[in-house]
Amino acid sequence: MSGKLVVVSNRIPTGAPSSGGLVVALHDALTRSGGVWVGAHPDQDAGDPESLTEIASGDYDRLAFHLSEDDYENYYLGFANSVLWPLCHGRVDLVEISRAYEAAYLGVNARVARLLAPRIGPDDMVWIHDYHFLPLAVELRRLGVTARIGFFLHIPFPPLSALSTLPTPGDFAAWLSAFDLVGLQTRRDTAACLEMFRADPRAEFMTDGTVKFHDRTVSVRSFPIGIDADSFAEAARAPDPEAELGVDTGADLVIGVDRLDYSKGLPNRFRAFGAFLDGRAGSDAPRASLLQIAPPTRERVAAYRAIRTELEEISGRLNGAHSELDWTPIRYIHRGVERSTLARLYRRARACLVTSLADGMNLVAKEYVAAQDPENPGVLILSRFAGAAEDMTEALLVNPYDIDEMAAAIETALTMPIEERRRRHAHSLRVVRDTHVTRWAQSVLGCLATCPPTLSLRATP
Ligand code: ADQ
Repeated sequence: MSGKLVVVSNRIPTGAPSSGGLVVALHDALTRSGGVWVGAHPDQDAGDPESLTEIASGDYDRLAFHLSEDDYENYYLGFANSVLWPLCHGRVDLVEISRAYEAAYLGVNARVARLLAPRIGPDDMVWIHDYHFLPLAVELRRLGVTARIGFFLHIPFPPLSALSTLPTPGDFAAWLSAFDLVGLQTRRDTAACLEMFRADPRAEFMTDGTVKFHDRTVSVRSFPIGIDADSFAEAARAPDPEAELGVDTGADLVIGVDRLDYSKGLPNRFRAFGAFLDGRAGSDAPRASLLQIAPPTRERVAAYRAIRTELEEISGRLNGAHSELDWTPIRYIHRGVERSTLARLYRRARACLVTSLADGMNLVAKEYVAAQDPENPGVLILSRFAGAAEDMTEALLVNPYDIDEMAAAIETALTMPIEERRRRHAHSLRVVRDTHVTRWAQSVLGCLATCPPTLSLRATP
């Protein structure tokens, strides 16, 4: 690559990246190319909306744009998280159509493009992350940016039927066509994206698989994201400084780790654990406890407050019914946990529950597998609706809407013979290794550098 790399993402790291993962992968790519990372300023209302603030510089620059309180309400909580997030996660019932949301979303993207365009040279490569910035390439092209621009959507691509709930459904295809490369998590997402283009009379399919849209061509491909398995495994093997991490209750540990989001299927998970406990009532099977770590997010959105209340109610009821003097079956922690602690907890857990109703990939599934002792591994119970399930076919795949099936899967996981656990784990671990996050970043950028050139490098007026 002759120019620099420009990365745009909603969050921008303020300090040094401390552990493996997406931040490190982007940090490495930026360090190699001496580029720029642009994101929203962590302090709202902290500066001039018409300029970028330098957060840190070193091998590359980190620049932040500013969101006003109104932008935060309408662009971030509004269009991004109350329209696009539910739309992409199959919850059209939660989509809140609002002209103010739409105007703020388009306005913030146009402003970020204005601030960014003068910094982008024709030989640079721009990599834009996620649903906060769908119209950004359109705006950059309008300002004459001819550099290659790639996009990666971390969340599921919405089905065609869901797109019709947008105020102007055709926008999605027009926004995406301004990128040279649209990267998605799974083959299923790629199929959904191509279906959208196929249904659009403005799009034409080329023999090389690219899509021509007006005077541009766009490549659509899947790049399943992963983790740095080795660094995670190393953290998991480290000795516990706090003896037993305070979780040795004498019961088999089942773990769940999620942001508290309605897409993660937490109420169904708790109900399934309740059904599993019911199934074991009166038997002399060993006790099992579910440790759920779920820090609240986006609490200013009503649907997020509602899920928190619902979970507290279900866990309270189940604990009331099943607890004994020396045993609480569900331990529910509302805060984040240090990465190293998390890694050791995964290793101790005999099973991990990932029960997403929709999920772009789900990195918890991959982290859990990486953290296991290959000689005596725990079992991953994985929703069919998580992107990770497309390749991790030897996990115990479940339908998160089927409570009884999930309860049976917990029983199966906790009683699975060691040979079967080893065989399933070895397969999952191969998948995790094949999708290492550094290689993932390299393959997106490699593809962006070589994907078929656009038909016209001039901006669409
Ligand atoms: P998320 O929806 O945030 O990401 P996920 O992929 O599971 O979901 O990643 C969550 C990350 O946060 C994991 O690394 C996990 O360890 C960490 N985490 C979650 N809860 C935590 C807690 N309580 N304490 C500490 N760490 C915690 C979006 C998409 C996903 C996609 C990723 C990456 O929704 O589908 O996999 O981006 O593309």
